[in-house]
Amino acid sequence: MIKSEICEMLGIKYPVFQGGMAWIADGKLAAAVSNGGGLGIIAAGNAPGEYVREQIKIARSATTKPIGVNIMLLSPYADDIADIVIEEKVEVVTTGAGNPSKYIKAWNQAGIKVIPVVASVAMAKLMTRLGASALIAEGGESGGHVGELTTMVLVPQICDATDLPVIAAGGIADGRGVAAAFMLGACAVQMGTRFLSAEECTIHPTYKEKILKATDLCTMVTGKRLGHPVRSLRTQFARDYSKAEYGGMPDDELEALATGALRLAVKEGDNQKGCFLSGQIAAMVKKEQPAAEIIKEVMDGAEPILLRAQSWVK
Ligand code: TUI
Repeated sequence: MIKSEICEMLGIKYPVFQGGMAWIADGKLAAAVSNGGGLGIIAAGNAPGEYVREQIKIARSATTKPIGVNIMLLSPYADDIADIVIEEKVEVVTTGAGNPSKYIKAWNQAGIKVIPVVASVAMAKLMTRLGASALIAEGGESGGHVGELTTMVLVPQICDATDLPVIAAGGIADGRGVAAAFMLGACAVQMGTRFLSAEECTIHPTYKEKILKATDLCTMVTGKRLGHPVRSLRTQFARDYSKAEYGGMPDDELEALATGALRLAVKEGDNQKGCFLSGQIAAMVKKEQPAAEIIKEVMDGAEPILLRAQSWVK
């Protein structure tokens, strides 16, 4: 059994977080992950506060274990949701795509563990100083909004920059990834793409099928020109967007092209206009299975690798 300080801090069995995937990580998926011994996280994405409150209630009705909410800081509703997580006494808040400084004090006063995603050393130092409980170091292998650095490069640098526990994310989907993350200094992992294949993940069947059929070179990054690079499956939409982006389409038209594309992928499985966010690791996601089984399989897979590590040292 692999245990680390994050298990004690949060009262969870396995050091595994489920990524806060916008439009995807709802109360049902979060509860399944928490019941499986990990930390289930509800994604606020761009949804209004009342949606998030409803998902928290759904999760609470399905689990007594701790849950988290991920606040996407580019959302127009971020301020509302920052209050709602306090009202609903959520155990953990993770943040993404920005700087959560202005909220940290209030969350800490409410007893919430604050765990921001950081994509740079400077942000890691700032979050440490402002009272975060742990940090998620998410490399650019991940799906969705991506930073510049890879997991391999980012995790050890974040570990050097803070005394807080570090959760590694980006490009992790099996025991080898977990073992590697621990070797880099992390004490937990966050997985998003691997949980897309969870039975309790209610994305459109076309989305799931695309993940299960994905191969090594199946993702690409678009959106760099507008300042928010996003990794997704190399679909018609991604190709069209990329062509428009480098073909000189005006910014407002480019924004309009992307509007609603996440929803179209998740809810409609729209092959032409949907944006199917995915990490590079999709090729290693092979079958649909319950979230609890995913967590156990991944963590059981890491054990023999970590045990064998000392055989390298003569
Ligand atoms: O946030 C994510 N992944 C996401 S968010 C998302 S929805 C979206 N909607 C519109 C535009 C872009 C995305 C889909 N996937 N991951 C966490 C993450 N956070 N990755 C990188 C960062 C990050 C980047 C900059 C965290 C902090 C940061 O600080 C910048 C600053 O303000 O100094």
